[in-house]
Amino acid sequence: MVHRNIDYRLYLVTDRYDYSDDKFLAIIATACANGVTLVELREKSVSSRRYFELAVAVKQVTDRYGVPLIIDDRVDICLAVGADGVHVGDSDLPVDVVRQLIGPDRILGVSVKDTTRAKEALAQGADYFGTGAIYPTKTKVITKHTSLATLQAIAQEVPIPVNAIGGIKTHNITNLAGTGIAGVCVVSEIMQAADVASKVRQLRRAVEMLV
Ligand code: TZP
Ligand code: MG
Repeated sequence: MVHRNIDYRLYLVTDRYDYSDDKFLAIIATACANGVTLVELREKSVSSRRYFELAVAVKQVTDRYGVPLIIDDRVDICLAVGADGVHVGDSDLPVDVVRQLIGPDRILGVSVKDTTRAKEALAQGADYFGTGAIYPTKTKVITKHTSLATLQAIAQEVPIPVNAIGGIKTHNITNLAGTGIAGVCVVSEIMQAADVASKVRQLRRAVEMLV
C-alpha cells in the first residue's frame, strides 16, 4: 500500500511497567519532543476499555507532536481512536484480514522472522516489518532470536521498510550498520531511561548514522 512518508527511524514501543498514567504519558511526550519518529502503544493484559482509554490519551500526546500512532494487536482499538495504524504478529488476526478491516490508508505493520513469511505478509498487505529479537531482551519472552544475517536478508528481499527490534540500546545500534533497516524499535531503553530526553537524543543520533 502507498502511504504518506512515514519515518521509521526511531520507533518507540511502549511498556507501562508500574508507572502512573501521568508518568507513562509524560515519558511518551518527552520521547516525542526529543526525536522519536513513531509510537506504538503495546498493551498485553488490560481490558478493551482500558486499552481504548490509554489509546485516546496517548493519541492526544502523539497528535500534539505530529508523531504517528500505531496500536499493537488490536484493529478495533486502532479504528476506535483513529490511530494511524496497527501492528500484528502470528497470533493476531491474519494480515489480509487486517488489511481488509483497516482499509488502504492505515499503516499495517507485521512481525516477521524470515523472508518467506515476509514475502507472504507483503502480498497480504503489510506496509512495514518488525524483525527480532535481535539481541537479548527482558521485555518479551523470545523463543527464537533473529540473526543479523536474517535481518539483512529480509531487508534486502522485500521492498518495504524493515525495523530491527529486541534489546536495542545506544551502544549496539552501530552493529546494525549495513543491514538495510529503516529504523529501530525500542522499548526499555527509552521507557526505563533515567533521562528520557537525553536517551532519545542519543538514540536518534546513533540511528541517523546508519539509515
Ligand atoms: N518483539 C520482539 S523483541 C520485543 C518485542 C515486542 C521487545 C523489545 O523490547 P526491548 O526492551 O527494546 O528489548
Ligand atoms: Mg501481536
